[in-house]
Amino acid sequence: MQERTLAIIKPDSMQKNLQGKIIDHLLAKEFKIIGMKMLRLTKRTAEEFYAVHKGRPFYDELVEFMTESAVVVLALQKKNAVAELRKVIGATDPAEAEEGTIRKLYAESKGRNAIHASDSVENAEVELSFFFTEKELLENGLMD
Ligand code: 3AN
Repeated sequence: MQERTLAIIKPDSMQKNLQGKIIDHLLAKEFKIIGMKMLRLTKRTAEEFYAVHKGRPFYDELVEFMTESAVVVLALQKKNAVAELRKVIGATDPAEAEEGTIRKLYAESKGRNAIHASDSVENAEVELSFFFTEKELLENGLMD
């Protein structure tokens, strides 16, 4: 089934000018870009986005990191997009990520790990609506 999911190209990738390579990687894996924005998260927005992690030891560090510089937010569509994107980005810790995954290729550490991806179909819809209105999302990507 066609699904939608959200990816965020994180500040570490942006600081290393990897945004193009990461977008290219996603397109090569046949994700359709149905929405794309570059923005700088405020502390408040980052806290809200990561509210589920509040109270975890890395929360403050995570919020701080996500506000370091701009990010690129991508709305992606593909068959089984949520699981497929998780596969393409690899494990949270780059040391454990499979060869060829985005995190294996580009991430520095568990915290500075290049890219975010929604972890369930339900969360994907919540996270998409965090950054995009329905009107801003294309029906079926740029290619159709
Ligand atoms: P994922 O991003 O793979 O879904 P989660 O949901 O476990 O991973 O964690 C959310 C984010 O919190 C991660 N992307 C990462 O940036 C950060 N994070 C997770 N664990 C740690 C940790 N031990 N130290 C620093 N940051 C962490």
